[in-house]
Amino acid sequence: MQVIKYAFQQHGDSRGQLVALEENKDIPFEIKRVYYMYDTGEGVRRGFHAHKSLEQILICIHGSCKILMDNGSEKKIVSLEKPYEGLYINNNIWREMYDFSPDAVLMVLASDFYKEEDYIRDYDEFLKLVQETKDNN
Ligand code: T46
Repeated sequence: MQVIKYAFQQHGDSRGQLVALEENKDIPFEIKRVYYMYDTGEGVRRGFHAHKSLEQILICIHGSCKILMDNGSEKKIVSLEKPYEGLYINNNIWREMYDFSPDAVLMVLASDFYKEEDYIRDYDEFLKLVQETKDNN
């Protein structure tokens, strides 16, 4: 599985840093939604689902966390600890977020609005869908 991690351009000067993100330019899709999570408790693991069609970029804009990505046959763990780094997560990838530092703010840019019907929350169902997608290609 290919891990796509972006290093966004930092506009730094004597005042500090600034990162600007534009859809279809820095971000490879039209941004329809932004959400972020913070105050994540110690030892908490979130996610445990895949998406049927959603694409997302995860940016830990403060603190750090880890992301487990699983395409059904391979797993990769990615650390996010820089506010100028973005992890691309495509559809059909099971994800879990964990090891949040107490100060972590994980921001997500999403290609679509919130749609519960796009979630696959059952791991066996996820594996089945991945297999069906492979069979159809
Ligand atoms: C994902 C990972 C990285 C909304 O009302 N609107 C939203 O846009 C989102 C994302 C969530 N919610 C509500 C639904 C739940 O009642 O917020 C609550 C927590 O959401 P959830 O349990 O889905 O959060 P995570 O951290 O498990 O997953 C989230 C995203 O849902 C998911 O798409 O890829 O972050």
